[in-house]
Amino acid sequence: MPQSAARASETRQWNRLMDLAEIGAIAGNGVNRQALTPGDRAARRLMVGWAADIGATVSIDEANNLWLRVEGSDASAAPVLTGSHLDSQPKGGRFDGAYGVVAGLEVIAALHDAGIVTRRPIEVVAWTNEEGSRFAPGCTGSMSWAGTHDVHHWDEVRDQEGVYYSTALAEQMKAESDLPRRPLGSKPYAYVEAHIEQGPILEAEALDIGVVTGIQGSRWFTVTVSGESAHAGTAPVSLRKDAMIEAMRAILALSEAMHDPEDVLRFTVGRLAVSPNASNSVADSVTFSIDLRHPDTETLRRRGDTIPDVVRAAMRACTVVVRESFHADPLAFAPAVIDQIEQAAHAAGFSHRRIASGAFHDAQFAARVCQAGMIFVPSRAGISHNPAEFTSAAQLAKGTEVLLRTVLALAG
Ligand code: HGY
Ligand code: MN
Ligand code: MN
Repeated sequence: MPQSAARASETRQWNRLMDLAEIGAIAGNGVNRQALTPGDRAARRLMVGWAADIGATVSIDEANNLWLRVEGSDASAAPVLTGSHLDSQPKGGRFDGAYGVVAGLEVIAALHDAGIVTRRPIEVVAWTNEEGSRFAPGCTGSMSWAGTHDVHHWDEVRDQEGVYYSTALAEQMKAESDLPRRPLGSKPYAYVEAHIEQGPILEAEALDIGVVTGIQGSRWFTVTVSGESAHAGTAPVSLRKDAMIEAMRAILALSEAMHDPEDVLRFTVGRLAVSPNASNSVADSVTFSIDLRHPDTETLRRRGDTIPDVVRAAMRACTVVVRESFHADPLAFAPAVIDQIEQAAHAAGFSHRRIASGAFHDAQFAARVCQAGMIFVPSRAGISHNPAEFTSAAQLAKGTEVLLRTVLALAG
């Protein structure tokens, strides 16, 4: 493990994170900076400016992923790639995603300051729409890049205002038409992403670093219950096709069907849209989301496959459509990268442990293209997807120091 002459700067990193946190800032120190919005574009512009300061070249691909690149001594060598995402949840925190992008930038800035040129080029990426909160599913930028789906696969997806993903994507590409384009898809030598844990383990065990072994599987579904709107005062209940009541029955039945005494299976209904959404009209349509997660491939398949039957059994007078919009199986990261990260944490003198990720990340799609791994830093009280999300400047700097050492080792 090379002793890095370069040093990540805790202050520069923290200040940049706080600059980003002002974009889309909401009460309680949170951010609402959803994918393909003016806030997303403003955050990306900050990155472009910081990249220019260290001579990194900037480009965007057809999926609107943002790439920063510094050349290596061997221009033909496959690059080492790091990064994360700049988009947030509607009531997100300042660190989910933004930390990994700024940490990647800090790595190339530290190398630039130390005058170090690695053999391999180094690239930092900000993936488009990791969260999937505005346009479901998440990871559409990294999936497009990895070739999991064609970039136009999600053209017809609409946000809650009815805006099409394809329209929002085209708008952002147009707004960034001054940035050079690069082809969609590449084959890095390795991918390493720094991210907050978004769980309580590292803090509870007073550890500095999480050496991430893999990511649990996720399945997303959209359920639309269709009935008939009617007058709340005159329509007899016995004659109603009440989409609200029957959607509630379905959600309760699912909650029971997805119960896991060991509390490993994660079932969440986070979104519910009602039409006509008037207090004195019976709902004619209710659409709700399902997010299902489990670390075992077979369990995730088996439990998820029961969803359509459970929903249909809950219907009385309404009809229902269940559509699966995302299915990422559990993933194990590359042992060589896991070892590299562990050695870097050890060499830096930081306490660490191996840990699995409950959250999904773009790394799970990068792992389909090259050897990949992740570095976690603690989250206060395990809180995330919440304005109260917090990790200290010192804790973030330790993660970035491990990222720097890992990238140096991989980049030669
Ligand atoms: O939902 C997730 O796991 C990620 O944080 N977007
Ligand atoms: Mn994230
Ligand atoms: Mn997230």
